Amino acid sequence: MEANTHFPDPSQVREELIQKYPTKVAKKRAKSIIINDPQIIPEVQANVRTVPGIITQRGCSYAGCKGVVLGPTRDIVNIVHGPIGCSFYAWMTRRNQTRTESLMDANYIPYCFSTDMQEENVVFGGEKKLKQAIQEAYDLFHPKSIAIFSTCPVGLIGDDVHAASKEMREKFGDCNVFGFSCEGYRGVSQSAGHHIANNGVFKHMVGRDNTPSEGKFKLNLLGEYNIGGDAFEIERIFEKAGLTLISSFSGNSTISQLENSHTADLNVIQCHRSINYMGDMMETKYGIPWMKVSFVGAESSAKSLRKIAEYFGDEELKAQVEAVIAEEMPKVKAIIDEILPRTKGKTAMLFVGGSRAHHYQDLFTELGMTTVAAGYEFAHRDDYEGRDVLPKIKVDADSKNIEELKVLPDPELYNPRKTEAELEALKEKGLEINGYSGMMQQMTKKSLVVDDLSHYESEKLIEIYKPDIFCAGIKEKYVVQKMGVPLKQLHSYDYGGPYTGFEGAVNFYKDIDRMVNNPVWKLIKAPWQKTGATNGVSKGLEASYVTQ
Ligand code: CFM
Repeated sequence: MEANTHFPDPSQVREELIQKYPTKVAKKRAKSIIINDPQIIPEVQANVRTVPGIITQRGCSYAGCKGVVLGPTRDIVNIVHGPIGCSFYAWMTRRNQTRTESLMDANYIPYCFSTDMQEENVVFGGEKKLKQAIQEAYDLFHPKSIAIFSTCPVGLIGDDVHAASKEMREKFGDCNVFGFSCEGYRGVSQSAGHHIANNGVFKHMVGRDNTPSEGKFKLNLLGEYNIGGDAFEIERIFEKAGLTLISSFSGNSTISQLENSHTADLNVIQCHRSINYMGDMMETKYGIPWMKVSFVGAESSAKSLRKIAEYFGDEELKAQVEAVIAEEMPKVKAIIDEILPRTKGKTAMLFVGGSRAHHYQDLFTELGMTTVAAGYEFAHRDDYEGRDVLPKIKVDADSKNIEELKVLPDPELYNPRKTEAELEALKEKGLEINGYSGMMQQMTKKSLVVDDLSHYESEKLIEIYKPDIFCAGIKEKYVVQKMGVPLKQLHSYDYGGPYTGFEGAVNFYKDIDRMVNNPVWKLIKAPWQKTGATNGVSKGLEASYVTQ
C-alpha cells in the first residue's frame, strides 16, 4: 500500500499523545502506540492490563462471556449469579437480534434473569439462592438449557456454580444446566470472557447431537452475533448461494443448532478475536477446518463467498456464487457511484472492540476514504499482526488464569474433511485456512495503530488529525461530537444496520454519506470553545453542579 504522506508525522503524534503522562506510564503506553508498516509489521503491545487511572473503553470478563458469546442464543435461560446491576445494565443493550420460526418458539433474550445477590448472600454464601433461582426458571419455562454466569462477588466468596449446576442438571434430567467462572476480574478485559465462553460451549453443547445434518455444502458461521440484523443478511446470501448454515456462533442461534454444529464441513470465522478458540478446538476434535472470512464490505462479501466455494471445490456451487455476486453487485455499484464523489478523500478513525476496527476499513475503502488511525480495545497481538506471531506471544499471569482445554481427536467423530495435501493446495490459492493475517497488513504505511486507546488520547488524536468521522461506541460518542466530529457507533450501529453483505454495505454507504457531508458539525461550538474562554475555561459556561 502507498505511504500516506499528507497526514501529520506519526512519530510526533505519538510523542504528543504520551508527553503528559508520568514517565513510567508514558513508557508503557508508547508500546501500544505504533506507526504501521504493512511490509515489516511492527510489534504492538496488546492484551495487557490498563494502567489504573486511565479512562479505558474496555469491559469485563462477564460481559465477554454472557453478553457477547452466549447472550445471542435465544433458547438458553441465562441466569446471572450476582448483584442485580450486573444483569440489569447488561439487559438488551447489545442489539443482538433473533428471529424465532414461530411465535411458540422459546426466546428468552427479552428476559433479565438474576439471583439478585444481597449482603446476606455475600456473607453466608449464595449457592442456596442460586439453586432456588435455577429451580424457579425450570418450573416457569422448562427450557432445554440453563446457563449460570458468575459475577465478581461469586468468585470472591467462593460459590461453586459448577457444583450447583451439576446438582440441578442431574435432578432435572431433561435440562442442560452448566456454569461459567467468568467473574468480571478474571482477565484484563472482556477478551478473557470470550475464551471462558468458548470453553463452556465446547464442553457442554457442541457434539451432543450426532443426527446427520442435511445439505450439500454445510458450514457454521463463527463470531457473528447478529448486531442490527447482520446475521440475517448473511443468512440471506448463504441461502441464495446454496450453502447450508448448520449453526451460527451465536447470532440468531438455538442450542439445538450448537449441539449439532460438529456435523458441518467448514467453520467460517467472522470475528477472530471472540471465537478463534472454537475454530481450533473443533478442528482438533472433529477435523473441521476453519477459514477467516469477512462479510463486512461488498467486495469482502464477494471474496468470502468465492473462498467458500473454492473450499468446497464444486463447480455448480462456484457458478451459483458467481450468479449471486452478479445479481447483487450492480445494486451496490449504483449507490457507490452516486455517493463516492462526496466521500472520496475523506478520513476515518476506528477504535472498536477486537475485530470491527479491521473489517470496517473495507467499507471505508469502498467509499474512497482513508483510515488514518485504528485500534482495538481488547484484541491480542495476532489480531493486529497476524497469527504468525502466536508462538512469539508471551503468556503472562493474566492469560494463564484462563483455562486452556486439552482437546484430542474424538475417537469416533474425528473425520478430517480435507487431507493435508488438499488444505495446502487451498492455501496456495490464497485461502486463509486456519489462519488470519490481522489488521496491520491492510493499513497504509505510517498510519497509526493504538491499542486500548484512552479517552485522553482520543481527544488528542482528533485535535491533531481532525478526521471526517470517528468510529467507536456510546462512551466516546458525545465527547467526540462536541468536538465537531461525527461519531459512528460501530458496536450498536446507532440503532441502524445491518451493515454486512451487499444490502448492509448500501446501508453503511448511505449512513456515512449523511454523516460526513452534514454541514452541522462545522457549526458546533462546545461551551469551552465559546468566546471569552481562557485556558479552556469558558466564562459563559453554565455549570450543572450546585454551588453554595
Ligand atoms: Fe467480535 Fe463483536 Fe468485535 Fe467482540 Fe464487542 Fe460487538 Fe465489538 Mo462491541 S464479538 S470483538 S466483544 S465483533 S460487543 S459484536 S461491537 S466490542 S468489535
